[in-house]
Amino acid sequence: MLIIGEKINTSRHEVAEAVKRRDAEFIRALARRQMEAGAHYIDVNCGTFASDEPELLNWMVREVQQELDGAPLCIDSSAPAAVEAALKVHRGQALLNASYSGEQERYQALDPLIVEYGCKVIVLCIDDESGIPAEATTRFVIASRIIDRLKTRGVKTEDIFVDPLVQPISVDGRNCLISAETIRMVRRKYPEAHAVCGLSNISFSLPERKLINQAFVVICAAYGLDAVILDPEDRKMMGLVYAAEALLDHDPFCRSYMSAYRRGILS
Ligand code: THG
Repeated sequence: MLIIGEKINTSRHEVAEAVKRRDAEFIRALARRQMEAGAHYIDVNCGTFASDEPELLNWMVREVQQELDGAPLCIDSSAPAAVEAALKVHRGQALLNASYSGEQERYQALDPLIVEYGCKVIVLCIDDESGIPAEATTRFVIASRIIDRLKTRGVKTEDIFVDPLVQPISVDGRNCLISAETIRMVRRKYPEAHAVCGLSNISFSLPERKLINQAFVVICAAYGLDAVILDPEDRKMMGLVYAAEALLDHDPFCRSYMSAYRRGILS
């Protein structure tokens, strides 16, 4: 399971405060701690700073990559101008988390950047006709169209990550299984593509959200989720992810589980 560390996000109060005072040390430490806790990518998001977002995301990318000796980042912004400002200074192959979807306005703005910079890309299962579709099959059809179009632009299937767009179970009891089935269908048709999601939406408005998020990640793993955006400093969550992968025979000889255990990142 590819772990994307979510903590550098200005929707979190302490990160917003650190960004306001341009506290590079705070941001760098948060990046380093997440890597040491087992993250493979660090997500960077300063979307709450609307007009300053390009400058701030550019700054974050430079600081975090310097701290991590050029490790690739997950650039999380729905503003194409901020995405471009970030990609200009990013070294290596970025993972673009930019609300790329089947909506014409989105892909017309982002396709040139994806091609120019050769990014990996997260795609959301939405388009202009269906909005966020209620059914997994519709999400799968939209994802298929997006993947096929990206391939004609020269993007490799292995560089595409499909996000089923997780919605809260408090809104509709089927929402976990809708995401899970979407993941299963996408990965059956495109085994080289990846499936990714964030965990927190699933538990929106419920108490003890972590319990729901933890159960959700295990279910999604069983349906083929192979990348996840989470807090890697949550060792209980990390333990569940590695245990689930071992149990599902996604981890031959439990090698990754054992190595994570030895690194002390599980609990
Ligand atoms: N899909 C994609 N990108 C995404 C999401 C997704 N980016 C944003 C989000 N969802 C994932 N990132 C975060 C970042 C921070 C928090 C949640 C999701 C967050 N954390 C709380 C905090 O730190 O206060 C609580 C976390 C905790 O309990 O530890 O708010 O779905 N493609």
